[in-house]
Amino acid sequence: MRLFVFLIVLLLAACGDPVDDRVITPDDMGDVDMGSDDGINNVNNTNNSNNSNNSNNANNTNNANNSNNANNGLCSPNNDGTIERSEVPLRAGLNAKFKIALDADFDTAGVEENGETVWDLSGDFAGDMLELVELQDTMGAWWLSTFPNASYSTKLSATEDLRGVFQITDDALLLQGVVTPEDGLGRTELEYDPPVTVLQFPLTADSTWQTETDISGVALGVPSFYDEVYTYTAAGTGTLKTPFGDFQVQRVRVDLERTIGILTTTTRTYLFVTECFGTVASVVSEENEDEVEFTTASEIRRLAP
Ligand SMILES: [Ca+2]
Repeated sequence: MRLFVFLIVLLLAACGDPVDDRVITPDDMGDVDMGSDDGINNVNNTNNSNNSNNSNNANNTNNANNSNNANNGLCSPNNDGTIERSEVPLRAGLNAKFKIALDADFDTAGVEENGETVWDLSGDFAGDMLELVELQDTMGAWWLSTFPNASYSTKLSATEDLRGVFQITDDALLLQGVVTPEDGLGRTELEYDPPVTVLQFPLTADSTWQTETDISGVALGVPSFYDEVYTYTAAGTGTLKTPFGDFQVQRVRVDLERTIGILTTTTRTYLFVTECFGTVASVVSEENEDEVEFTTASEIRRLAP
């Protein structure tokens, strides 16, 4: 029984802003426009008045400790090995494009180049799809009474319509549930108790966290109850190449164990997380993958222009 594909561990990069359509180029790693109306990042906003129009901050060596840039709507990557909550744009309205391939060969171990690990997802895979991923406002959503604290919802998979319902907190991103876009007899409305901590901040080279959750509700109209255990482990740093550009990333491995009745299925996912762009790629294993580093992916997704 496969309720839906295993992509709920994906968080998305959100580098576009539908308000002003500003385009960001990671190659020069300039400031990322996170939106001047962003209430999430408006804490500790004290010392950034000189940054508001400075698009060259990335090349300014004095910015190493300037974590306040996000507060005025701009994010400057400082590549200090720690990804702070304020360095990841998360709010309804953001969107990004991803190239997505299914059933593709890729060695998650990457290659060693000049003493660092390089993962190259810049090329084409057979059957690549280009998908716009959006963090949608919860306003008017039919499921809002079930998830009153939700911050946004977003489509979970290229192959199904299901949406993940997420909550943004001061130090984490939580998956609260999974729903269909429309209400009705054939709806899906699954609640996670407790919500899954999908990203925990600050994210460092030693980060590890786990969520054991009971899931209940209806899946395509059928009452459903099952358990999932998500184990997140920091899994190295390096350079990730995408069609959009190259990123300095922290990799996170997600081991998902799903138990329905007496049947347990495991899936492994690698997330590639970077300052200012969030999760810029993910590689999902096939079911019950034995190897920690695997070579056949059920889905590969990476940021694309
Ligand atoms: Ca940082």
